[in-house]
Amino acid sequence: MKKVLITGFEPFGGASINPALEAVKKLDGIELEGGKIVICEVPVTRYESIDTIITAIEAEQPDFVITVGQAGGRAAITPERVAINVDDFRIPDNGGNQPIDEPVVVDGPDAYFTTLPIKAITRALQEKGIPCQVSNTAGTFVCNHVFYGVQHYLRDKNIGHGFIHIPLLPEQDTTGNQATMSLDVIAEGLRLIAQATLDNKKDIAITAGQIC
Ligand code: PCA
Repeated sequence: MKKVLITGFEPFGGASINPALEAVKKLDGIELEGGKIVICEVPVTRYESIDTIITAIEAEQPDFVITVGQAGGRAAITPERVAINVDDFRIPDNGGNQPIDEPVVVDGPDAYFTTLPIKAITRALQEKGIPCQVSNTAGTFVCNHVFYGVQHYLRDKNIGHGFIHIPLLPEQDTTGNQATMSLDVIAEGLRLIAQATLDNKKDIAITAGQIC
């Protein structure tokens, strides 16, 4: 039986809730076809986030790692395609750090691509009626930082990893102007992502590109 480690970030930026952590908590111990989910909570801090996930990877020895964070304003669950070697924080992290144009890893490659089957994931969720589209930017804050740092750690290991951004919860939208998704749908989407990851050793060739 395979093991999938799914991580969720704590709240940040003065918020009291992060849908990533709430959804991931609902998945703890869930059985998949041919696998099982374990979870880990991650601080939104430049200097502890990556190490927290590496510690969980070393303890759990998973076959796949799915890191999850909130993306306010997005209407769909968005598997990220690429992590870049840049920390450029628009707001301070939960430790008060606000780097400008610093590398995640000094002398690391410019970017890493996801090693999750993001096209198969996108199709699996869309087939179940859950809005999902591939994203080509994970931003330059702690989510991209973790995506890049975990890919760098796993670069010579046989463990797949990718980052998923998810929308806000309805209760986080106090203005009524933002896209949201219910916690149950987000959690089901993440469960389907874990299952699609187990089911698709190789990604499928369908387009999910964008024209600017
Ligand atoms: N989202 C932030 C960091 C933590 C989170 O859930 C981001 O997109 O960088």
